[in-house]
This record gives sequence, structure tokens and C-alpha cells, in this order.
Amino acid sequence: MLNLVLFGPPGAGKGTQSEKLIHQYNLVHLSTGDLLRSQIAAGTELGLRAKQLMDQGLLVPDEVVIGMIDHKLRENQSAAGFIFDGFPRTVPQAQALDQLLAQYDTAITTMIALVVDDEELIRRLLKRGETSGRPDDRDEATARRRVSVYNTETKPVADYYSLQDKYTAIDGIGDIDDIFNAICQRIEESKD
Ligand code: B4P
Repeated sequence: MLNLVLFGPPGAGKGTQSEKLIHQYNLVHLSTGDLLRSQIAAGTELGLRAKQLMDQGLLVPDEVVIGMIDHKLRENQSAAGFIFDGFPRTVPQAQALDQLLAQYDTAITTMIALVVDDEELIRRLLKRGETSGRPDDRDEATARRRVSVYNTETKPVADYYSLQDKYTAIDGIGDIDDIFNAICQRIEESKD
């Protein structure tokens, strides 16, 4: 099985690259951001609670996102592999993911971290906000809060995978297809 974690700050291009990778490698795409936004759209209680946090640029509690991933893994037991997009975002989420995958006798193959500087991230989020209608892309203060939450709460997840020798960094600035090709090259190397 090929199980990828696509990692990086908000606006790094995780969703953009995931869309291309799922077709190239026939993977099931698990984006916790998308899963949460579907809950919001459906007006569920979970969605209503998540929205209050997401709109402020804050993370949703670990148990909520871990529960959603657990459910999706159960639903897709015959998958050729998964791409985890925007998950894990905290070290407890990374630990829980390892435990969940162990139940299916599998593990993360590699973690690809997209590296983009803070000012470029803010530019991208605000540009997306012009058309996306996403409240968390709406204003600069919220975009900056999201980048700051990433730097304090999410960045340590890179060390977690580094200790397992699974961390690999890719420059996330430049042409989208060039970045995709660089990611594919790393994936091929990880299979050796
Ligand atoms: P996400 O949905 O994961 O949103 P994101 O970080 O903004 O997305 P991404 O990096 O995928 O950006 P994209 O490709 O679209 O999270 C939203 C919120 O949900 C979080 O803030 C949090 O509240 C909550 N949440 C989600 N998962 C959670 C978890 N595990 N735990 C707790 N809370 C969680 O790219 C952005 C823009 O850049 C796009 O407009 C794109 O066109 C552009 N772009 C991409 N690549 C580019 C390139 N190479 N050059 C120029 N522009 C590029």
C-alpha cells in the first residue's frame, strides 16, 4: 500500500497537489478540511462546532478529526492506498494515525512537506478568498492566525516523521506541474 501524508502550512498547495496525486497513484483522498466543510454544508452538530473554530483560523479538536479519519478508513478497506491531506496537524493526531493504520497492518510510506514562506502563503490565501467564499480566507488577520497556528501546533509533526525517517521536504513555490513532478520523483524513491 502507498500511504502518503501531504504536509505543509495553509495555502501551501496540499489540496492542489492531492488532486493530481490521486489520479497518478489511484489513491483515496482524505482531506480533513474537505470533510469538515462537508459537515458544515450538511448543517450537522459537528459541522456547527467546527465552523466556529475554522472561521477564526483555529484547529478543530483532535478527537473530532481522528474520528472522521477512523470512519473513512473503515469505509475504504479495499483501497490501494491513501493520501492524507491536512492531517495529521498535531502530534497526537500523528500518533493516532499510526495506531489506526496498524489495525490494517499498514503504515505511512512517506511524508511530503511543501515548503512555502509565510508572505507567499498570505498572498495565496487572500487571492483564493476573492473567489472561494471560505470565511477562513476572508481577511488578512485570519490568514495570519492560521499561519501562526501552523508554526506553533503543526510544525512539530515534521519532527515526528523525521524521527521515523519518513520526512521529505519539497519546494512548494513555482509551477504547479514542476512541484507535482518533484513529489512523484520522491514517491518513486520511497518505494525502493
Ligand atoms: P484545509 O482545508 O486543510 O486548508 P488549507 O490549509 O488552506 O489548504 P491547502 O494547503 O490545501 O491549500 P490549496 O492547495 O488550496 O484546512 C482548513 C481548516 O480546517 C483549518 O484551518 C482547520 O481549522 C481545519 N482543519 C483541517 N484539518 C484539520 C486537522 N487535521 N486538525 C484540526 N483542524 C483541521 O492552495 C491554496 C491556494 O494556493 C489555492 O488558491 C491554489 O490555487 C494556490 N496555489 C497552490 N499551489 C500554488 C503554486 N504552486 N503557486 C501559486 N499558487 C498556488
